[in-house]
Amino acid sequence: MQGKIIKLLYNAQDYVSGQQMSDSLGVSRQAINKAVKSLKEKGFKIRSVTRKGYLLEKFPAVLCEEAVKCYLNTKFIGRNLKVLDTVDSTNDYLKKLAEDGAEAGIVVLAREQTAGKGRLGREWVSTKDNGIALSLLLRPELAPGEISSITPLSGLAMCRAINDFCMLDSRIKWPNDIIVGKKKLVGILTEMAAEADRVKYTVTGIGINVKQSVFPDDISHKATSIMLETGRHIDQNKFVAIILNYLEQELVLNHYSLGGQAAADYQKLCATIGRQVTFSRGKRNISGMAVSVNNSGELDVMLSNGTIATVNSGDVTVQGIY
Ligand code: BT5
Repeated sequence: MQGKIIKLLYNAQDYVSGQQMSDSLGVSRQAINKAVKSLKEKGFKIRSVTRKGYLLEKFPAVLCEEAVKCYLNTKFIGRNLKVLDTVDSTNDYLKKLAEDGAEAGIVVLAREQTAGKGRLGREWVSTKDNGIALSLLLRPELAPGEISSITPLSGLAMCRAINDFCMLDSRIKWPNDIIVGKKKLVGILTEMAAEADRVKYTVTGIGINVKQSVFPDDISHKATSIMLETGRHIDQNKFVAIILNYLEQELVLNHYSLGGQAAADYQKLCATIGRQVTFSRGKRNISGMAVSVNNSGELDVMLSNGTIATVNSGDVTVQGIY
């Protein structure tokens, strides 16, 4: 009901009387009063004036379910959405929900993670209200070998959301970082549970630096935030809704596959292509020129002898970035 009240007030852009609200929502005036009180506690600024009713003046500055939903245009991603104050890792939390049968499209957000994860057991730093930690559950009808496009398509969606909403020129550092200039703004981690020939679910976790003005010493040379890049505060709830809109567009409309226009757009936004890269094969480090990303999301690297090596995982060092 709180979500419906916010939507009503948001769409009206004017005072709405308690009677009008109780009529259109089919609940008592007392129930409306109570819900408005809870919404105020969540950070919505709602003015109440006798004989005029309620006016929505401001959305909360922090992540809030009702606020995100107010801006959301998706069909299924984020329709079921949960905002946690604090959690160890949104990916781990969502994987538990997935094991209990949660439906595809559910999104978990957290204002703070105490054990945010990167790839290969690395840490993702996310302090309270400074960033957005978001995890999305999908149940694509794919074989385990076919999910490799989910991270690149999510990266494409993130770039579009950031460039549109924050007016930045963000790029993708293959395979899972979004960078601005030479610094990392976003990290993506896709995890999967599968049987031999069928994916049970995937959880894609996205960590976005929003408000940080300083980072811990060990990452300060390579991390940046929207605040540092633009000098502005953004409406985090609106931003999340835009991200979810783009995620649905890129993942669902492209059938979880990096082909056609999505592949072409990815190449254009990929900062790794055209640069000298180094990757590991067994115990050897190999260098070459990154030339393209193929339809499975793998990086094609031209070696000095003219042959192409296909790199599908592990770490790639890109000259000139970090
Ligand atoms: C990633 O791993 O970049 C994936 C990060 C995914 C985080 C999201 S948050 C929501 C969801 N829940 C989780 O628990 N995780 C996901 P990787 O490519 O391995 O990069 C990790 C490295 O990035 C670290 O070793 C640091 O060097 C650096 N790093 C850590 N925190 C950072 C931050 N806030 N900003 C920029 N760089 C950071």
